[in-house]
Amino acid sequence: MPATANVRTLRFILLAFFSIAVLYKIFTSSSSNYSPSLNVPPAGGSDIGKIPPQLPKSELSSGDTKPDSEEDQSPFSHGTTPNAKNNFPLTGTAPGKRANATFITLARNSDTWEIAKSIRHIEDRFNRKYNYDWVFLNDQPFDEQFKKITTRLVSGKTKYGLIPKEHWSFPEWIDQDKAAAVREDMRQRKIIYGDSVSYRHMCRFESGFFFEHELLADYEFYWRVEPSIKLFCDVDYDPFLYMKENKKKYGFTLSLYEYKDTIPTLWETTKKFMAEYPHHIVEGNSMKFISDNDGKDYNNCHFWSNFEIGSLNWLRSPAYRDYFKYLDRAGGFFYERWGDAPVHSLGAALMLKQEEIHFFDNIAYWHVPFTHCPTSEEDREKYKCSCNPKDNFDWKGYSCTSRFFEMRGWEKPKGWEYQMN
Ligand SMILES: Nc1nc2c(ncn2[C@@H]2O[C@H](COP(=O)(O)OP(=O)(O)OP(=O)(O)O)[C@@H](O)[C@H]2O)c(=O)[nH]1
Ligand SMILES: *[C@@H]1O[C@H](CO)[C@@H](O)[C@H](O)[C@H]1NC(C)=O
Ligand SMILES: [Mg+2]
Repeated sequence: MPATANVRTLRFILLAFFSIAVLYKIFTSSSSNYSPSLNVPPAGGSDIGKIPPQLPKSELSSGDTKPDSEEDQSPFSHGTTPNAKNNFPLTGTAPGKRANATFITLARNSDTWEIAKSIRHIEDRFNRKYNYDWVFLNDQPFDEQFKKITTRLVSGKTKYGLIPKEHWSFPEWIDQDKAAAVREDMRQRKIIYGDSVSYRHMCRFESGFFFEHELLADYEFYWRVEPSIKLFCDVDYDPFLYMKENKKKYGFTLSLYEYKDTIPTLWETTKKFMAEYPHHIVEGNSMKFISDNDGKDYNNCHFWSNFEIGSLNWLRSPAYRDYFKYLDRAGGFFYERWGDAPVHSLGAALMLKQEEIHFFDNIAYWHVPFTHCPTSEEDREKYKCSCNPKDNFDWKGYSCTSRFFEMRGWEKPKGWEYQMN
């Protein structure tokens, strides 16, 4: 009958409506109040709630603990592997004492974004745990943007200095016409930076003046950083303290042969200096590294100075100062194109003992176009390196590092043959 059918339909609709209401009630209340059995993420919607912000160390390192529901939801349990054995050391601030040291960068305002990249590398791999200061020097005043961006990125104090005019100009004894003729000649011979005046001021400043700047008077050690460099491994110890505690005065990562046309008379001038100042030349020096015939000729080997960790007090010593003054008088920064790398290197090789020069093998470093990547697989694992070992320059033909090893009587690290070319 139509009447009975209508009643049945109405009853069905009411029942269905009631059931939906009850189900709705159960769901909405369970997700906000008693979720454990249902495993519904907490309100807020984001996935962040599923990932424990810090997995306790004990859980990371004990491979055989049964995963509880929390680990079940961590991203590690779904097809990726937890790095269970290693704890990641570069978190928080390293305890213990610090050395009397700073980073040092010479830069122009136009270098802002390239030095920003370098700072991130240094901070991420080392300094965020050690918070060393950073001194920036420039022959022009730094602008607000340079200061803002670099201060933002450095975890230590930042200091900005203007280079005094005498440290960035021609000394009065330089013959301007002669210097200009040299630049024109080098331009025609296409010698890199051969016609540049500012590059020469830069090389002279880095050779003899940066360590005299008043902002560096407060420090004993420096780490030089240029724009656009990269670090590829964690530096999970303090290289400054290492220098101090092991009585090191100069540290390098890369060495190579200098372009002879930029330094035709540097060695002759250095030999005259040695004859006039024999007391500055130390016993147990590194003559073997820079000469193959006991000092007659320079083999052009030098440490690449865009990376340096060194002692400011050594550079400020009478020996090194006398050496720089002698070279500066000779005029080769302007009559040739002497670089600060061979100047520092000859100084270090002759005025330091072999043991005072340190090869920072575990600091993996890149400045266009060369890479230093540790040869040792153990080190590359230990320091979480991202460099391709085949790119390591140390054992290739144009590197001087094997000469350094030979001089010290060291065996080359396992696997070096695979990186020769
Ligand atoms: N303030 C200032 N800094 C300079 C000047 N020229 C170079 N520099 C800095 O001096 C350092 C060396 O200069 P670079 O241009 O990197 O020279 P380079 O490393 O021989 O050559 P690149 O392969 O171009 O890097 C860098 O830290 C530069 O930022 C300059 O005219 N003024
Ligand atoms: C750091 O070294 C400089 C240079 O040797 C020195 O003048 C200064 O007193 C030292 N500072 C500290 C805190 O030792
Ligand atoms: Mg550079």
